[in-house]
Parts: sequence; C-alpha cells; structure tokens
Amino acid sequence: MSTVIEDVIARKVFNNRGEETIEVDIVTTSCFGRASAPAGESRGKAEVVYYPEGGVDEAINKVEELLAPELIGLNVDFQEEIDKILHEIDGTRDFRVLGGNTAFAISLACTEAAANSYGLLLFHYLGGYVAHELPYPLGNVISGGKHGVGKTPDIQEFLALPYKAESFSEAAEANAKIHRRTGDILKKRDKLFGGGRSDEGAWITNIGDTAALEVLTDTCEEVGNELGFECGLGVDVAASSMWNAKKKKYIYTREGKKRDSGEQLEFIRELVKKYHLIYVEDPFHEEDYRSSAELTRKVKNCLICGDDLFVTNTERLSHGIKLHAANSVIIKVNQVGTLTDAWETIEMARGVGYVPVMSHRSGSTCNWHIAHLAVAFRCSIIKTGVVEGTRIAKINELLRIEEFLGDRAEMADLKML
Ligand code: 2PG
Ligand code: MG
Repeated sequence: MSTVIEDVIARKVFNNRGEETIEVDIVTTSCFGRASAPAGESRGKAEVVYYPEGGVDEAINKVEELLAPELIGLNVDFQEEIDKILHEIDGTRDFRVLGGNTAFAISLACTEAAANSYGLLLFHYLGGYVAHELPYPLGNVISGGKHGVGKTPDIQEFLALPYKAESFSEAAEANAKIHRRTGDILKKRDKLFGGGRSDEGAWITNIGDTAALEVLTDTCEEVGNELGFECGLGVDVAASSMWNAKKKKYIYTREGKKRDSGEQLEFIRELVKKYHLIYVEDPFHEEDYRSSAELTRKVKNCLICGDDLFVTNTERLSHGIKLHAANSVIIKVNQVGTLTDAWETIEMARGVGYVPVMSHRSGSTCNWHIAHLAVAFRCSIIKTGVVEGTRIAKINELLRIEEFLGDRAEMADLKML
C-alpha cells in the first residue's frame, strides 16, 4: 500500500560532536519516517554544500517554505521522483540553495516512511526479499590526522577488518575485542595515554604511524587466533588533509617528514607489504587519480578505496574508473545529497567490480539507516566504528538484521581479498 505525504516537519537537533544538524519527519496518511543528517570533519572538496549560508535555521525555513508545498500530496514511495524534485528546486550542482544535508534528511526520511507503509524493514523494502548478505564491519581502532587531538599519528584512521568471519556477530565481536586489547596495550606503551577517544570512538594516543600499525597487527593476530579467523588491517590515510599544494608534498607533522607523490607511493607500498594491509583509503590527495591508479596496479590483495577522491559522485567515479584509479569506493549519502544519487554510484561501482563501502561520517546521530543501506545495496563492507553510541547504533542494527534473516543470512562476497 503506498501512502501520500501529508506533512514535512524539519527541526534542529545535535550530533555526537554537539554540532547542530537537521532532522526531518515525513508524515503520511498511514505512517511516518525520520532521518537526521551526519557531518564530516575531513571533507572532500567536491562534496555537496551541507547547508545554505544561514545554516540549519535557514535550511529549516527552506523545508517549510519551498519543499513541503511540493512534497505534500506525493506518494512517499516515489523515491526517484522525490529526489529529482529536490534537485530541481535547488537548481545547483552542489545543493548550495537547500543544503545537501537538507536533501539527505528528506530523502532518507521518505524511504523510511515508505518502508513503514509496506510494513517492511528498510533493507527489505529497498533490497527486496533477495537481500540477505551482511557487510563486514571495518572498525576504527586508532585515530590520527584531522580526527586526532594533540600529538597523534599522521594517518587519520587505523582500521580492523575481520574479513574471514563467518557471521556479522562474530565479526563485530572481533572488532570489539581488538579495540579493547589495543587500549590495554596503549596503556603500557604510551605513558601519556589517558583512555581518550575520538568522535568515532577510536583511541587517541601519542604514538606514530608505524607504532600504531604494530600495535594493531598484534591485537588483530591475537584476536584472530582466539576466534579462529583472520582479521585484516586497513588505514584511511585521508591524504588530502596532509597535502600541501604549494610545496607539492605530503606533510607528516608528527613524523617530521615531507613526501612528494613518488615518495608517498613508495611509503604506502611499504606499509601494505610490511603490515599486510588489505584496505587503504585515500592514499593520495583528492585530485591525484594517477598515483592512485599506479598504487592500485602495484599492490595485490588490497582494496584501494576512494573517499574524498570520488565523493560518492558518478562523474568523479567514472573518471576514476577510466583511469583504473581504485578498486573500491566509499559511499556516504550526504556527500551527494540523495539516496538515488548514492544508489547510482553503487550501481556504477558494482558494474566494474569496485567494492562499495557504505560509510558513516565522523559527526553522526543514532540513526541506523546505513546498516540497512549496506544490506539492501549489497555493500560488502560497512565502515562505522567499533564503539561510541552513534556507531553502536549501526552495529547493533546489523545484529538485529542478521537475527531477522536467520538461516538465510550470509556474509558478503569479499573473495578478491
Ligand atoms: C572519512 C570519514 C569517516 P569524515 O574520512 O572516511 O571516517 O571522516 O566523516 O570526517 O569525513
Ligand atoms: Mg575517508
């Protein structure tokens, strides 16, 4: 049964950083959907603009004055049409009039309302009965770069990926153990360690990149042996944050090193080899497709993933595909604005065998939509932290989805690793 939108309510709420964000309720003749927008700290330059100049308040006015009159009366399950209307009313390429986060909250709230109107869980509504594969959780264990506070590693994220686990619950357990044991080791290794954690719940510690990789190697191995499956390591270099365009160098502040593109390539290659990395995100700055292509060609059994490089945008992804710039892509719906845009990017990626990685933002709310999107759109990996309330909201929802699927639940295909 499809239902008609009767009201669109926008309000100001807060994310895990205490920043203002927009939340939207879609009220229909028979049901209700709600979504609030996340926010990035290390954003790609080509992402949509989050809010109009007047911030969340102006975004709310725009929902009331411009959007609600156009949306009221529409069938809530006409997702593509709703997303098209958002683009038409905004009229710019980067959602600067309405705000990309405004579009995001409306788009996701409509999807949730539509799923509710059919009495279906969101992943079933979007993915159909065939959707039964769970993503592997890519968990942030140690923070650095823009996500760190004070003296931390230069690389932004040190990640665990229990890619041989047989169930989502086992994989989630592995990440939780790896996170906890890493904290225990840091207590001994870093005299200044006070148990501090970043927005994403990863440890804040006064050690360098290689020391962080050593600690994570040990804990992944220990937990892997204990649970009986391999846990791999990954990093999000977030290299745009280190890139100095004038000097044409990557500045490693803590390490006191500067690397040009060639040196960066060799450095990352060495890390992949030495620490058996199976996942590397944004190893070069967001305009350097060519170095990323060279690295992709040179490494084996490792996902080279574009986040700031592609910003979930089909134009940037198709350019990257032509150059063979990666073999994996981060999907953050609020980098492009609407669910339809993100879905098109996933379809394009899958068409050429790129692994789509559904991802949180460092600024988040307790919404769990991305858990459902990962299953519905068959993303083999979900990047959503290990601990911290807004991350756990997504992990726990995936545990519920796994329970709901029962015997039909399978882990996603990550055979290329
Ligand atoms: C990233 C993300 C999420 P942010 O760079 O991948 O970890 O960070 O949301 O700050 O862009
Ligand atoms: Mg990233």
